[in-house]
Amino acid sequence: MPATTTAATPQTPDAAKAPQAYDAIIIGAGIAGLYQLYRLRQLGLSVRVFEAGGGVGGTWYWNRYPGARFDSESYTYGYSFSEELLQEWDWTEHFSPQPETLRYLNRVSDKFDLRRDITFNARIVAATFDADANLWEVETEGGKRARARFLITAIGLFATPTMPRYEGIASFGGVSVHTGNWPHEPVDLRGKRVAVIGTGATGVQVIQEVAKTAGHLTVFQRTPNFCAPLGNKPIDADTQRRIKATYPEIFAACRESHGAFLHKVDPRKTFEVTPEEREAVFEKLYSAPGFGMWMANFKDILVDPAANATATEFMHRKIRQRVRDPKIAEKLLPKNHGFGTRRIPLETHYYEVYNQDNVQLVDLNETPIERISENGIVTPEGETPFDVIIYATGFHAVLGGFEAIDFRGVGGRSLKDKWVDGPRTFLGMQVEGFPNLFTLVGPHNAATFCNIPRCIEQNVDFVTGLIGHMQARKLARVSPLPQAEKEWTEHVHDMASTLLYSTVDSWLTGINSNVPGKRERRVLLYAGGAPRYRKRCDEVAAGGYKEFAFA
Ligand code: NA7
Repeated sequence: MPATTTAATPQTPDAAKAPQAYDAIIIGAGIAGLYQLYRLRQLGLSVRVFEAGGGVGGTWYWNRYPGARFDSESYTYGYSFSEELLQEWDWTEHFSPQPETLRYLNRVSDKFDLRRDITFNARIVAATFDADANLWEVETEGGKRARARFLITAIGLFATPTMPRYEGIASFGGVSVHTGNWPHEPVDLRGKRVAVIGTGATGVQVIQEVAKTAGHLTVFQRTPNFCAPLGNKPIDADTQRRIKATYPEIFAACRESHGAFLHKVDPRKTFEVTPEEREAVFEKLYSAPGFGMWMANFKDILVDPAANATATEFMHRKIRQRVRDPKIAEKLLPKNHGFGTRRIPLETHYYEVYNQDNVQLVDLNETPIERISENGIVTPEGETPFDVIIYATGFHAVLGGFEAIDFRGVGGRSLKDKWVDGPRTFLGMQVEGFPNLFTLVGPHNAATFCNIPRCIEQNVDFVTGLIGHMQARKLARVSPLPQAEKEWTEHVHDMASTLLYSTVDSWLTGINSNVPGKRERRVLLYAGGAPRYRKRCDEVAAGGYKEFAFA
């Protein structure tokens, strides 16, 4: 089927230099970009995906550090759009390790022949809207340009790893690596003196793996987090059959839950039950697999400080029970935030790592890093030599990927300027003044706080529906009405203010000490839940997209 929105194909003798034209350009070939490509092809559009990496997978392409794996149940994480794919693919573990996930995304790309529309090793650095032609022009780092009617960002939440700003990082003579940019060749850790800086969800995963083989591991911790057991195990043949037979029920259950997981919040309030009952609930959640302790807890745990304190106290007790040395246990207790107000890392034997003779914990609040030297790390206690330094220091989350691209909308206005006081969007998917730009998993979108592929499919289906609506009516331009953007932004702020996480520093609130100026909390995520978000998007579509201006 021919595209109705085809941008002009360059015809001049200069054609070799003129930008290539497409109906749609997608930035990123991760979970969102791949599915968006698949769906836009169904509309008959010519599509080009530009991907900074050398292969598909996005977050799962870059984060190939030892121990990287899902915290989502594998069978809730795969795409749901193809029954054939669901039945063909065997997840081998309840929480899939990164190599398997990357294999899966490669299989999807092969099965649906997606690679032929993807340009790899092409990092987009600029995107400019031509308001006369209603076209976006993008430019890669290498200066290659392309134009399209629609521009769709599928850059995920974690496109920009951030390094600490310690003096001397480049002078280190050993191996220095960020988890979010892990080399393709194996990094030899066996018997080595290894430092890990950072104890977020990534640090917790990598520390457990490194501790198995390193000669000596030193963990540099600035803020301890509340870590809960993952409960991973292989998927046996019976379970595999049951999963494949019940995918519709699995996805239906995800659709009903706040975070699009199988975990459903307990409808009771914390103090409606006796202390004994509460303890039993906590114990059950703690020993169950996955995010239950965080997401299936009493409904006021993440809202009411007194309720939250009960879970905090329970988690502190667990840490004290699992770590033999009380002094080390004390350092591992999060004290500056309550349970669940930051992202909960999931683990298998994280706390027991600190019972090993070859592992040392350095509390950066007592013993700060002064600089990195050629040999290792210098603190007030002197220089500690290392062979490998692993930076598990996180990302300029949510906004970093957007700030790395110079988006220019109508009148040359930059997106960075528009969002200088925080994001303003409609549904976290479109921005007034930036027509025809769609932000999958963008700020203020429920996908930012979600079992991500579940929300990605919803995002992509919405965008595809809107583009299909325009195709059918030969419309060339769409942008949200200012009022719609204002109301959505206010709603997102209202939702965030109901949850305790919004009062705590973390990437969820836009805090990253490694990015200059990121010291003020921002509302980045949509905390109203996936069902409420989906309902709003469905209403907008069913109502004929009245919240948008078309041309
Ligand atoms: P996070 O959750 O942002 O964690 C980064 C960690 O690195 C965290 O412990 C930070 O301490 C620490 N950090 C960051 N910068 C420094 C410096 N300069 N010095 C010492 N320590 C530092 O990132 P992750 O990669 O673990 O997880 C990101 C998401 O990926 C995760 O939530 C999942 O959804 C998947 P801080 O807490 O800032 O004191």
